[in-house]
Amino acid sequence: MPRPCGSAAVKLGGSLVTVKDRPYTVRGEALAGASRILAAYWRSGGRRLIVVHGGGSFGHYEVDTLRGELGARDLPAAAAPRIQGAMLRLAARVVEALRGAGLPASLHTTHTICECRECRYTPLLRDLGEGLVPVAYGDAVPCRGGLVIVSGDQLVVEAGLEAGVDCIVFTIDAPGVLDGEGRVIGELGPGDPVPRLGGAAHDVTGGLEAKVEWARRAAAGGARVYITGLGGLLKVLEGGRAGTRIVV
Ligand code: IP8
Repeated sequence: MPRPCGSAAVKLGGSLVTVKDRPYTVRGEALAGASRILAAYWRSGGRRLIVVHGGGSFGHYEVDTLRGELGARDLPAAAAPRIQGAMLRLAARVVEALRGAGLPASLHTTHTICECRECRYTPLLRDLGEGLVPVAYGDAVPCRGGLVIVSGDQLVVEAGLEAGVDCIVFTIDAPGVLDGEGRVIGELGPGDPVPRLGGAAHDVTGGLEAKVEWARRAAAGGARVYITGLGGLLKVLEGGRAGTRIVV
């Protein structure tokens, strides 16, 4: 018998909510669709929900552009505001879409809750306790003269585990993790190799391999974990199977 997720932390992948190879372009329909699904889930009986989104053609593109302009892979702290600005623009669109679907989305700017890669989730947990839907996103965080890019994957896992959610779901622009023949891998166990992808444009936080690594930590922390497309999101939140389940 499927057991619905009583609470969930959901990552909206940058590749899902933006056109990854077109700078600063939101995929409006996908974002609205995701927001409707999350609202339907949240309304269906006192669910607790955390939403995190990725950088897509806002954050990743801005990091890439800055690296090109400055001729360096490691960026100085002075470059952070431009990346933060790009992410804030996207976050505003995401929060607007979530609110448009009826969710009380409260935005948390990641660079203010993190010290280098150490993030503090108490403000999100406070809002969760108030019946709100806290939203955070991958961001640039100044760190000892330089900056680090904290991924939304890290945030959704750490915030989700700290909140003790039942399910942590990563949505991506594919129905799940695909094998070499383009078929969805139903379950990825601890020793299973992660297929290498042809390299999504402008991904500065490690792509699929890093995502699976974070997903494994989430599963090890006791959450039910899926990587799925938009089509499978409601199904997994309702306790069904779709996409790729990550098990440990
Ligand atoms: O897309 C990265 O977040 P992600 C955010 O979740 C930036 O890895 C600023 C590139």
